[in-house]
Amino acid sequence: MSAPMKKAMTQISLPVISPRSSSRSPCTKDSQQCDVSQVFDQRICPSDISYDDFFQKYLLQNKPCIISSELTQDWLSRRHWIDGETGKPNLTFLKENFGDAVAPVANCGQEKFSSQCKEEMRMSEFLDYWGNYMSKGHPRSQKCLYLKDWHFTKAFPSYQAYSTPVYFLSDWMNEFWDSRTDSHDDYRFVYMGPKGSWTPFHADVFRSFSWSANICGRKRWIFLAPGEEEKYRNKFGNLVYDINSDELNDPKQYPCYSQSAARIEVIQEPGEVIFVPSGWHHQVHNLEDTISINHNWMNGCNIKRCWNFLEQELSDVQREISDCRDMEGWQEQCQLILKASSGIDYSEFYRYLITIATHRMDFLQLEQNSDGPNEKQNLKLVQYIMQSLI
Ligand SMILES: O=C(O)CCC(=O)C(=O)O
Ligand SMILES: [Fe+2]
Repeated sequence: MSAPMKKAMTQISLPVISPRSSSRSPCTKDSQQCDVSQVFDQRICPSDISYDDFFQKYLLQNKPCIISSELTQDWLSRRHWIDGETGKPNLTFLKENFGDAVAPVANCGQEKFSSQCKEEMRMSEFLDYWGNYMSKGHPRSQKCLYLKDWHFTKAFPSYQAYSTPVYFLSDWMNEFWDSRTDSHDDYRFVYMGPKGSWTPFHADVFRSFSWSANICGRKRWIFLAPGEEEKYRNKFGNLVYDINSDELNDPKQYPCYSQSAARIEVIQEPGEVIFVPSGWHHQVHNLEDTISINHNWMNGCNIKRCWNFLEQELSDVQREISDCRDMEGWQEQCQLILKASSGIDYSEFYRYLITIATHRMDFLQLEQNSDGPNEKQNLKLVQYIMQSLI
């Protein structure tokens, strides 16, 4: 999920914040050290990598990777959602089973606040559009629509379209949002888009991790290591919308772009799963008619990055409205703006941490008081949780 939840936006009036008109000098900020040539030099085969290895090599090091399609071969969605003969999306199955649902749909040709214009659409309507667009050969003259950020698991909880791969199971974000009674949100999504649909340049919500599995179709991913995105800001501090745009070559508009390093690009094939680390900006293009499933998540490996992001966001908000610092309720106002622009404020983040810690304390307490035959298994679980608490 690229942008934070927009709901709060409609409730309060916001000052316009230029994302990074900060005091930091964009051209000199170091990006995360990363040997570009080695990032996607191979596909990881799930049978060759244990959870512990994945934890050490990718989660802790915040390094992207692609896992081969064996990881998704048993998923129901890989059978039901694809036409076995053509490998194309099975629009008939999707319409019959999910046609009445409503999902957000972006217009890939229309920019709105550095994102794409989105509106809610009935699935059956979107699928009819998609079938028609496909059969005409994806004409440039017609709208290119992209169904994205659809909370599929929430909409169809009893349909087991997939199972979350073990590498991504330690997921505090969805654990917290699932446990809430005051919110019906989660960070589990389905994307469906024709050839040519795309997602603009961004980093993920709260600077969380994401994983994304191609059910069918292929995607081109363009990645920048954290910090490198600073070279893609215009003179006002705003990030470029489309990383392939010619306007980047105008030094008057993008003064730091000439200092940018090589991008990291990879093509994700059907069934493969990509891991997107925290704070890595990326842009994604569907090279074919594509369906994907993705989650945003957070755990002990990236919690500090996410917290630091929130701190930075708040300090940007405070600087932006510093002229009314003496006003009563200024701090509260800053938190309101933070919530609207980033999707979360300090008190919600605090509740999040307390909930996760409490779940672990309860679990450990329970372990202490039991000594049944599952002891060994339980100890392994405790070790797993302790590891994810680092
Ligand atoms: O597949 C896409 O279009 C975007 C996915 C994405 O940005 C993500 O998984 O973080
Ligand atoms: Fe993303």
